[in-house]
Amino acid sequence: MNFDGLIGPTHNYSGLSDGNIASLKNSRKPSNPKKAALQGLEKMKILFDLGFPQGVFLPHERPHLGYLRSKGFKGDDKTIVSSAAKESRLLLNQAYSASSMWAANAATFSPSMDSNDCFAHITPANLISMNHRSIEAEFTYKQMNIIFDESNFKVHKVINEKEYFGDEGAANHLRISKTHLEKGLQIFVYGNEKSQKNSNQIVRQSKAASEMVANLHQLDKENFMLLKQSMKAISMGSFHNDIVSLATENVFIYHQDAFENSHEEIKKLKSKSGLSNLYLLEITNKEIPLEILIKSYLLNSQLVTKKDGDMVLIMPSEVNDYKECTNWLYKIKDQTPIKDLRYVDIKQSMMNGGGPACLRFKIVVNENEFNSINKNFLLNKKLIMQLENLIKDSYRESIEINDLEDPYLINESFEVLDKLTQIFKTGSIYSFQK
Ligand code: SUG
Repeated sequence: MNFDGLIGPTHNYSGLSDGNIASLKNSRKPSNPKKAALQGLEKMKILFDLGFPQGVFLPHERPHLGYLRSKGFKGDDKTIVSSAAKESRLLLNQAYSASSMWAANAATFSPSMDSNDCFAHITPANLISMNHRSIEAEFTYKQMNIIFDESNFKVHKVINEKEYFGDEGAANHLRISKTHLEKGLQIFVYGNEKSQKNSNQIVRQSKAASEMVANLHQLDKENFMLLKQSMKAISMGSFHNDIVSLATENVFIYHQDAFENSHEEIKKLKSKSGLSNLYLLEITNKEIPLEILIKSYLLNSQLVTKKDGDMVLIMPSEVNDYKECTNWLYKIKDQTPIKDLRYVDIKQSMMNGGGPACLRFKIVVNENEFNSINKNFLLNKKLIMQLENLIKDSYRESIEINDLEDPYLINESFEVLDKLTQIFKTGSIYSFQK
């Protein structure tokens, strides 16, 4: 099942992510938080209507006044925001980012059947390579503990070593297995090693963090492997690996230029997986040039198995603009269990570099584990209606970058969050509620 990050009321385009083409290209354009949140909800509904349980993560508290206070701003809420607006727009923009919507970066998840202690493991990501994202870690840890019961889930502290330990969560983690609930092979994709620290390129996931997460999650050496993302893919805009590869159960799709030393590594992966029925689909440059794959976000899609065994691929509607992609889809429909192709309009998130797969945190749980998940965070018809009404009534239709100075936006955002805590029955969880 998946948990999607509910898109928060301060969604905006501040151009905060170097190396993320869409974020830089759309910097300072007006955003539409209402549309964004409804688009995100619509995507959750597709999975819900297909019969999958669907979870929701609450948006984080923004503006993050604690962050601004830690940078030296003092006074009441409005004074803090107005002085940040005067003295450091960058800090204000970071404090207002709704980036927690991209739940694939919230944490890394390992299912209980892969772990030596038979617990499901969750390690929230430290996201240290981007300031506006690093401030997500604390609330992610808190929220994970509210949702996932300690009887079945171990929620670890974020990796807090700083240098060389950047961790971006499930966006750089894949798992292949015969079926979801059978023991699988976990693949940790990293971008940098110590020696690359001084390169100009922003490389977000470190090998050291991937190794540490695998260790914390009690995985045997035979059940995980480390794979290096290619510098070519990163420098062309694949700032996370989930833009150039994708896996669900026995299907693994990747671009020929996704990994360093691809040929040998994929051979290793195949033999380590032990799967005779593995669909290993390599996209060649001839079929889809890397640049087009990255622009289209074709592989930043959700691949899910329906009850009848067929798979559904839920893609961003942008994929339709590229003939190379639609030709390739036509071909795989013939050769793989992927039979149902769907497109979803999540343009508001896409304009910040977040596709369908970025917006969700995928977990694999057995029935007993599922039953111990906090039910208030699971989508049902009533919750869909409540969320739709709240978004329609209280979210703005436009936020321009200068609107982040607007003192009214602070309370507007906090009021939405306060209502959400009532809907999700969490009690006071945000600091403005204390
Ligand atoms: O971290 N964009 C996010 C997009 C995350 C996509 N996630 C995955 N690939 N799984 C990021 O770069 C842009 C914010 C701004 O510019 O306002 C941003 O943070």
